Amino acid sequence: TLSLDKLNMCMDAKHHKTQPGVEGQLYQQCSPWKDNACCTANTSAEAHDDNSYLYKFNWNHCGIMSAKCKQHFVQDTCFYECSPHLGPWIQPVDQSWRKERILDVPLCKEDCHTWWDDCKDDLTCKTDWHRGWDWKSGINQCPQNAHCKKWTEVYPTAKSMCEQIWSKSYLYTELTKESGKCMQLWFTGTNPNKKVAEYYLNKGC
Ligand code: FOL
Repeated sequence: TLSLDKLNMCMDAKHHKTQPGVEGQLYQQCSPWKDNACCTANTSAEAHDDNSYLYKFNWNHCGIMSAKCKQHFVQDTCFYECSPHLGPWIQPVDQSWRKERILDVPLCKEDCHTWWDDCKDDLTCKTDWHRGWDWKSGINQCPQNAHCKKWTEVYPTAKSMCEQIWSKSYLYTELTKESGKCMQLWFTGTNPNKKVAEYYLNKGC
């Protein structure tokens, strides 16, 4: 049956379930989504692994990524794979590995800034991590001519990182978690993002 429930849906992408639902247990950082999730338990565990089968994505493409930085990428993976409340920002896309993507999800300022702050001492060679890697080894490596640089040279601001790293999946906002008008990567207990999605759905019609 047709899913018109934008408040509770999963995007048509590589590992997402067709419909959100209860998962008995989700792994570590993905556990906040266990009552209603678009990820399976297996996907949630893989989200925590280097070079996981999810995308064969290599966080350590410019040396070992620091643990404090990596935790934010794990959290982003949980958010991307597990969130059932991204309906307002799901868009069709013509890509080999997914039919739908998220675009301009308004991210809470705190989550963007803590992510950037914790990655400040790391290195990367690319601004857009979705495209242009060298995949010949099976995992992504920096392509010829893309040299490893300081994080802050590649992303001078938290905004530039949050918006560019996954090609506009996120929109940087100055909104705080308490506003109820931005999406949270990090939360405990009840998923606060349902009300945020509701707010944007009602705003748009
Ligand atoms: N997190 C968020 N918030 N949004 C996302 O869209 C997202 N996407 C991924 C992980 N976390 C996310 C998936 N990441 C390739 C690279 C990264 C990736 C998935 C796939 C990849 O294969 N890139 C190829 C081009 C593939 C194509 O577009 O056909 C490359 O050229 O490097």
